[in-house]
Amino acid sequence: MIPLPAYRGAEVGVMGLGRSGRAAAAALAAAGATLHVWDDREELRRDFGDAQPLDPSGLDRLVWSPGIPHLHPRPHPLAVRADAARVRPEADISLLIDAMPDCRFVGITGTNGKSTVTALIGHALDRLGLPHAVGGNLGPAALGLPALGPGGVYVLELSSYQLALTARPAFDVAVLLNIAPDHLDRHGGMHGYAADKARIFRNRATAITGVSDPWCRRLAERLRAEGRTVVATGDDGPALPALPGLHNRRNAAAALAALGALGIDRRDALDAMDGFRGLPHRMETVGEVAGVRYVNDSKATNPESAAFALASFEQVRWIAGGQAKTDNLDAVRPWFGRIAKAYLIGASEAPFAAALAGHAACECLGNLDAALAAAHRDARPGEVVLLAPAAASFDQWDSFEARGDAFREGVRGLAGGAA
Ligand code: UMA
Ligand code: ADP
Repeated sequence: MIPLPAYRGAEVGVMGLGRSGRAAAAALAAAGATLHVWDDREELRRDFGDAQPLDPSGLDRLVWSPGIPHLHPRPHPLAVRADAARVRPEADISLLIDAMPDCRFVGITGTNGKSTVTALIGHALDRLGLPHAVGGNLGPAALGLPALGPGGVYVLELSSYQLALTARPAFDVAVLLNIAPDHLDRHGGMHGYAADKARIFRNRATAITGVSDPWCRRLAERLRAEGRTVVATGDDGPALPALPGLHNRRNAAAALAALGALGIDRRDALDAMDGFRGLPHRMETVGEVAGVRYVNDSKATNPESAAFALASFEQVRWIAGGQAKTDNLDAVRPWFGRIAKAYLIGASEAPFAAALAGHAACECLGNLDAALAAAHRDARPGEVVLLAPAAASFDQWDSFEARGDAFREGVRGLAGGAA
């Protein structure tokens, strides 16, 4: 847990008692802060005794959970009261950065690839034996991370929500991977979303950015025009066995640049990145049955990420659908030719079927079990059965992890389907 001695006796609000809020409350309580906590769910408040509705006036700081809207689509009523009281809602990331001035911070953001790049950098630092901790949007919440000594490196995956709520995003190494439409309701549209992502470069440190989309390219140009040092990363990162596909070459290029910005020699960084095994639910091979490979990319929750998954294989039995973020599959269109057949599930069946009509064979199966059974029935040796839904899981599952786990279990259950 992060020590927060500066908050001894301070009046601190914690809004939201999920993973980030609980870690914040624990660290603040240990520091001797006077805590004022709230969560709209009564059962979560119970652990904190007699929690009273949070009054922001008089608070020294207000720690705000990233998932709670503070501006868009409508500010939570407490955010309105905080604004009136001139108290700024802040992500736990702000407190971590302030608390550890002798450490270095690597921030990683982007629409897709954040977790992969964060974990890859963490893996490399591990191999290099450098004191570090990995967390943020991925893994432990910021204030639940271990305290590192001087020179320690915090590697933080940052969501657009967290960046919007970080008052002083003072990253020593800042990585932006890509920008594509996502979470737009929370940012008042695409411009707001891109602006919140760009906050990662507020510090004047080297800006590492992918340039595969117009949003990132424009941002890189603007930063250069401001005299900033920009490292534009491309498609030429090292190929790592566990990370197939062009997108992962980009991810590896970004990780390599970040390690370079930390002062690590290129050769050492490449050696240290080697052996990374990837993360579950991201292009994860979960089995091979009768010459057919089964790949779990449940984390492909938007068309942009699903497109990269499809592009990684020649003949794909594509399981897709769920709670769609867009009705169209425009980002996937260049890869329609790779689809032997699409097996559609969930709430987006109809719009996805309409988008594929005339381009690729497809069948509406309703749920994942039925889709997997049908894909298994049809697949020929050499083909890939790919779960890359291009949609969120929430219409049928609690999380993309639950959806990917169900796929993995389903594959295990297929005849001879030992993973
Ligand atoms: N709540 C209210 N009122 C509301 C809305 C929510 O009181 O109007 C309460 C809920 O009852 C709940 C709490 O707020 O108890 C939830 O807060 P939260 O949604 O911020 O979730 P945490 O559990 O604190 O998890 C957050 C991140 N969640 C989100 O940003 C939605 C986690 O990212 C992160 O791992 C965690 O902090 C630790 O840092 C998850 C995520 O889905 C993985 N991120 C999004 C993404 O990757 O797309 C951005
Ligand atoms: P994030 O944490 O940003 O959601 P992940 O590393 O968890 O990113 O990957 C999410 C999904 O996006 C996976 O389906 C993965 O295959 C795909 N993906 C990973 N890196 C990229 C990238 N650079 N560009 C596009 N898609 C990617």
